[in-house]
Amino acid sequence: MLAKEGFKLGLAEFDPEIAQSIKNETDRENNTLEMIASENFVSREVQEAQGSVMTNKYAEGYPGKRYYGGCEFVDIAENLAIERAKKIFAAEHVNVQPHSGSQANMAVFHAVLNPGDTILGMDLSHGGHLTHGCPVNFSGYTYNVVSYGVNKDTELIDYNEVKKLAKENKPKLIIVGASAYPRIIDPIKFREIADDVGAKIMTDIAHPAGLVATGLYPSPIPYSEFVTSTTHKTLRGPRGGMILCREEFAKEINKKIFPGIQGGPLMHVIAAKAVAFKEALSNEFLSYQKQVIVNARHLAKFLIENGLKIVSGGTDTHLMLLDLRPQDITGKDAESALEKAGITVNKNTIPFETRSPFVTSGIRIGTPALTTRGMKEKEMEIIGGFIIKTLEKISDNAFHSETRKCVRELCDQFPLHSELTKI
Ligand code: DSN
Repeated sequence: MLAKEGFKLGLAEFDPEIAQSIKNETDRENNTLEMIASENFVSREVQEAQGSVMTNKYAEGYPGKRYYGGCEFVDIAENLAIERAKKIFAAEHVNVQPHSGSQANMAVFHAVLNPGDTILGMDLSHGGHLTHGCPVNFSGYTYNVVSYGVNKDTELIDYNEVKKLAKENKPKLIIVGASAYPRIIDPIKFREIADDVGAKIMTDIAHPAGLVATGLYPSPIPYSEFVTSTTHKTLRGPRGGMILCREEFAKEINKKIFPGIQGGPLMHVIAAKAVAFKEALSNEFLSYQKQVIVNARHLAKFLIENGLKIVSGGTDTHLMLLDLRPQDITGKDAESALEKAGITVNKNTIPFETRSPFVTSGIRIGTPALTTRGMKEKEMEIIGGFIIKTLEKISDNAFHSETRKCVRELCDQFPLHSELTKI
């Protein structure tokens, strides 16, 4: 009955506390600069699909083979999502049901590995991801993890070290991909290493998926047995995951997602994934992704010219990592000061980190969300100036309040939720 009352009254009247928290989040998104590299703003159409009645439907199984009746329309949505993703990435098989990137990775692990098997993945503090073998994650405590990292001088992946580790440890699965590595990862070099030791490859493109979709980043599809991704970062879809793989693994991957680790798929999210994939096939999406990279490079150059140290000396992608050791500022303090100034980033470990993950010596920043707002090189310089001054006056709260007003003025020129249209 309550839910029915809720429908009648509308959210603001039925649950004013939640309505207010949503309004506040809308205002926060509108009035601050979102520079978390893994975040983005979806289109109204994606949001509309995600907020649709498909949230009501149970559809355990796959299109045409469900364990519930009444799935004819959700089947259409899932089939469209699959077909579009196949087209975008030239993939033989796609599973769009993973609720998240972590679950996509877990399903691949379950398809390939037994507990105790050896995996080789990138160290979290060098840019890897929790699910690539971090000790506190299932990937770390279920499997025997060997980690590779970046070279201390170049701060680039050391392919010779990866090769050496692979030869010494004979991993069953090599995990390629990262969440805080700003450079292109060479899929061919990893394939050669894997072939040398008879390993399979899972490439996690959660971060560069939008760049891969538009050909601006080398596709790992021809060189990996499995490719996993989230759909909400550069790809600018709803929060969720997916797995792309060769046809020979299709059955096993589907089985590991359902019934292996998930029950009913989130059909409203899958419908929204389909909409996002339709957007990703457009020319506007290509222009958007190009601008994401142009903005990131421009910002990195500006920050370097103004005395900041960027890990590996720049970026090829949508993100960069600031090493704040020369300024003797922790990532925690930088994140906090920037937040006061209206700029949202996350503290991040840097390669060969000596501080705890709660403190860190760096921050990670990205351009996907700002680019969705329509910001370009000119704005990157303005924002770069805000970042530099905020870090210079790290403890000056009055200064941060003044910066916040300037941030607000800039945001007003790029209104978000009122203006955000299809692309
Ligand atoms: N994917 C992460 C990030 O890059 O923020 C968190 O899992």
